[in-house]
Amino acid sequence: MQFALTREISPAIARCELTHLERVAVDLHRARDQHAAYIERLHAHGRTVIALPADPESPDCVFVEDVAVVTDELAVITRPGAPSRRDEIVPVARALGYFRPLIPIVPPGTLDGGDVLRLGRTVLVGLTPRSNEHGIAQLRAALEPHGYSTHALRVDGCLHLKTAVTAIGDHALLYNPRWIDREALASVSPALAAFELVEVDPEEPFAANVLRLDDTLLVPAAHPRTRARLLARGLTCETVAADELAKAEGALTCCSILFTG
Ligand code: CIR
Repeated sequence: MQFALTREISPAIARCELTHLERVAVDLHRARDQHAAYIERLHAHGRTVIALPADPESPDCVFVEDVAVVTDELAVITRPGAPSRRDEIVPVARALGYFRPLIPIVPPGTLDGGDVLRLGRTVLVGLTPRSNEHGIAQLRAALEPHGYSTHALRVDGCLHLKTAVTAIGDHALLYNPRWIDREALASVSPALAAFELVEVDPEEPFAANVLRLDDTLLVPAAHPRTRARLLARGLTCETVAADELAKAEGALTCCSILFTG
């Protein structure tokens, strides 16, 4: 069975962490409608959705991706780089504990799941203000016995690695060259050097975060030019409105943890 773990939007989202954006009001009602439509897409693609309730004390709790990294073998429970987000791990760990052995990231490590991009057995991790060398080393140690190789990559100008790059196929990535270096990506491994690298439209810097659901890419409605690039490559795209949570620096991958059970 294919699962998607999600969490409702906190009524305190107005106090969310912000790093690269100016604070503007989030319309909670509209954000919840958009989030419901996103969850509807997960259902439509055959995911059994485990929806956790929001925490009024955790403004960013909807962004579940950041608190766990789930592989077929285990779940790494992160230690989010933003101290305000550390309580978010508790209910997510409890839910994932039914499906996987849990391995926690411990101090002085920090890790946000938004920095972790899994491409088969190759794992890319953004070295960012949220994810440090200790956290990355702990993730590497957890995954290595299961045959994964973990590579740190510098990201500049955006919040997380997956703000800058996500997978659009088994051997293709969508990325923003201003936030992650093409040569750095290609030099991770010979396999990665052979990947097709598709750039976002320069007018849509936030367009690199798309959610891959089997052969379909879920893309934000706000990025039509990048969507046109994907369609021109013969890729199947479905559009969702995600502009309210984008004000909280959240994108599409952030709102779910996908795993098989
Ligand atoms: C934060 O700054 O932590 C939240 N406001 C946004 C987190 C978005 N998560 C993600 O990109 N994985």
